[in-house]
Amino acid sequence: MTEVTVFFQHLPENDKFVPRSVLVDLEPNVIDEVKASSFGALFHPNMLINGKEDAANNYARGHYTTGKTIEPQILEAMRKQVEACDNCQGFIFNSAVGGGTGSGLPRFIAAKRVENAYPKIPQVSFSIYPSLQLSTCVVEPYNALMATYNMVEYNNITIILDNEAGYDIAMQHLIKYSANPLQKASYYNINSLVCKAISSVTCGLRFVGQQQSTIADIQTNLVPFPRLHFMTCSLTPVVSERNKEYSRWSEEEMTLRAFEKDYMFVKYHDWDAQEDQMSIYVYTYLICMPVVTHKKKKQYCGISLIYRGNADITAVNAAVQRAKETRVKLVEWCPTGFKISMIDRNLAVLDEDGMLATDRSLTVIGNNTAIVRPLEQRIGRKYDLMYSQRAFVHWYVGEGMEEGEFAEAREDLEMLVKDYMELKADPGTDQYEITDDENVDKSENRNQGNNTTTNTEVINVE
Ligand SMILES: Nc1nc2c(ncn2[C@@H]2O[C@H](COP(=O)(O)OP(=O)(O)OP(=O)(O)O)[C@@H](O)[C@H]2O)c(=O)[nH]1
Ligand SMILES: [Mg+2]
Repeated sequence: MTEVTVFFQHLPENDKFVPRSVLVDLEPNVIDEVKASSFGALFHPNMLINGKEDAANNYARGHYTTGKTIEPQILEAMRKQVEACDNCQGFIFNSAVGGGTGSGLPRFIAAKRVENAYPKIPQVSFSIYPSLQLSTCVVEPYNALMATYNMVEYNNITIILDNEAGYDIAMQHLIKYSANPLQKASYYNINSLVCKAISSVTCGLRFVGQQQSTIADIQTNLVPFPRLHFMTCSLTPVVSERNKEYSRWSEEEMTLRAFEKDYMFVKYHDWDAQEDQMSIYVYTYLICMPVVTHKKKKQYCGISLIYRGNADITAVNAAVQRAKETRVKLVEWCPTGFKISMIDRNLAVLDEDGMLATDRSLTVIGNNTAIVRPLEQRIGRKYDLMYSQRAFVHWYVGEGMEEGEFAEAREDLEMLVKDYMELKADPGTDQYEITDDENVDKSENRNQGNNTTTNTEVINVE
């Protein structure tokens, strides 16, 4: 049985199902492509919105100037979608944060949502973070920093899908075994992997299973404090179609591999052999943030495991137990941080994905304290290099953004790093000391509270 009406609205007049989604871009090409594609007829024409020109890779254009030209249309479309729901469970935002539209536009939509209309409806973002291999513009660190600042404030859950990690997963597990192992992974390869992860995160809403999870469940289990909602996601198995000998992955293999960096959609660059050797297990490096603690395993403050297909509950429980013993260290104050969901319906795999359709699959979403390292290294530090010279800043100021916003966003990222580091400190120890100022900030942040609902429909804004 499927809950088709979660993501689709039934139109009784022509007995048609239309997606509860609003597709937006500032320039017409992308939306025109959707209209011309084989899926074009699926969408309600009023839910495909575009402007006349793009944001020219500039967050400030997406947020302050060009983006505003289509604001009324977007808000009207969202209002209609919400009104068409009996019980709106949440908003899902899909965007890439390296460009001007994807970084700037969601921010003012989210701000409007919170200020005005739907403050209690949670917002989940699947955010594509930029990579060097697939970089399309110089100012990606500025755009990604501003988008992250926005997401700390407005999102309830942010699932980071990093193009660099997606590229490596595709190269390592799919392209390497393909007919042409020398080719480079394309956006198609990355997108097909990312779609599978997104599909698994939302499958608890769409299919009935032994143990389902809704957006509210995920939020309750994974987000201990409102600001600390940046998730690392992984998918197993990812096996090439031409590599069939590995086609039957046991529940244990799937589970243990999902905690390896090779299957994560966030690229952790600073895997350090020396520190790994200090660790009990090779996989334990991720928690070894040097300033904070001497502990050897990574530290999670919440993990959600979504098994799909014919996974067996007894084998799953044994596999999770093994992962607890060997791969995962939860923060001290969160001893039971595993949420398990099991859905009978497996992932859909297309021929062109080059991926083997296996009997079962696993998607792990983890709130791992290590997430701040790639954010700091790949966005914070690159931002520092450019901003120290005030390079490209005039393009942003020229579009109505105050220069001070950059500094605020950078400070906020530093606060996020400290907040995450503080999670790792043992209660009652002085392993990580915070100043009085930080104390005030944190108690304020934590008092903002989490809005959870137990409703049913979901709106996609892409
Ligand atoms: N995974 C993935 N990333 C993409 C894809 N297209 C673009 N990107 C990434 O998204 C970022 C740029 O986003 P774009 O979508 O080109 O930019 P935009 O949001 O439309 O913004 P403007 O073009 O400035 O208006 C870069 O980091 C790209 O690497 C895609 O199909 N898949
Ligand atoms: Mg664009």
